[in-house]
Amino acid sequence: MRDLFDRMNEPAEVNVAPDRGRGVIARYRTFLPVSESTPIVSLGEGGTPLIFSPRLSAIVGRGCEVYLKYEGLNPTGSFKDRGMTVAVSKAIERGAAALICASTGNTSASAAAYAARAGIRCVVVLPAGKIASGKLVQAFAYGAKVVAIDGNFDDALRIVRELGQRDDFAIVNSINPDRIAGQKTAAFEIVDELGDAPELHLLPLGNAGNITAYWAGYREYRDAGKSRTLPAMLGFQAAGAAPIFHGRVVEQPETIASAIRIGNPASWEAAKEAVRDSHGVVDIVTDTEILEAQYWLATHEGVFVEPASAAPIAGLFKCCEPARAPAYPFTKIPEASRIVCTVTGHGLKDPDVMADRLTTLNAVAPNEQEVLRAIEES
Ligand code: AN7
Repeated sequence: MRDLFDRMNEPAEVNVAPDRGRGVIARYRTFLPVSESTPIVSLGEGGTPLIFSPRLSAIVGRGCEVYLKYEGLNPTGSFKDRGMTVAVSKAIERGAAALICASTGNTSASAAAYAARAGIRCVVVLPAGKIASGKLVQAFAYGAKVVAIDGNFDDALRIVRELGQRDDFAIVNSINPDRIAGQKTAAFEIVDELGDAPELHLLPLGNAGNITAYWAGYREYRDAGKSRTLPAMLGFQAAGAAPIFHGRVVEQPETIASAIRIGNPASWEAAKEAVRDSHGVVDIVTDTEILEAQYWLATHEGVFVEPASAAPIAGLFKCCEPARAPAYPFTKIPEASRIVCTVTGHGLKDPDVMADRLTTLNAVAPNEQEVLRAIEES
């Protein structure tokens, strides 16, 4: 007993950056638009694992290393929390009484949580019937006012822009530059961990805020002398919601990956710049490829992500077959490349895509023989 007590009182061995776990503002303060007078609203976001993927590395071959930046492990289960801590802290500093956002689900979950944390109201405007159930549950759980519209995300964002003209609401969509600033921190973390930028960075493209944020983060970190190189940015849209790929607004975007069901992205121009300046590419993946990649990643690497987050994995598979991907700036992935795929949201956000597996689960008689028979059947 005495022994245990002594050990409990020994100073803990600190082998991680002391600011870890206190959120991205504490860790990267000097790179963010905050001052001494900014009240920090944080849920300990960021510091997500960069998981080495041995099987993806083997598939890519040529001495390449593939890593997954698992953003599903943020406090509300997506990368949005990195931007939300900055956007909400700044909104509070400016005296906002309420937050408002349009969302395909993750922004609203994050906004609702950080509003609750800050003690202010939150209104979320969502396309009716198009939000994954886990995300909708979150908006209600954190006490947001949920307004469903008979329209899509692009309609919702248009309405939120209009409402944001009033003084009452602070918009926390990624058209708010504080959101982009916060999301840059994911690029900082990757460089801090790898010692330099990766050669390739793959991620899903929806409203295109995240690719804009990563590219800004990589450049800023290089300019600060924290890295020497910049990655090529590869963004993946769903085939049925691919305005940037096609170069025109998609009026009725459709995809199983509801997070990126967006036909008129707000950061369209910035995304094009990021891709052009980084010598990257925008490409598309089909819903079938997305779902196959999602299932493959969960069953082969133990990383369960939502459908939108599987788009870059489907994209990486495509990169390995240059014949299927004529648009790429390289015919083969350069040897010994370090490749990072951001997997943006947790798989539990969207249980509906696995619904058929749940309903086809038939009960067997409660005895050893029947259970053994069921095991052999599968
Ligand atoms: C899991 O929540 O737009 O290209 O309203 O939830 O920065 O928009 C979500 C987007 C990728 C696309 N992966 O990122 C919203 C919303 C997931 C997402 C994206 C989203 P951006």
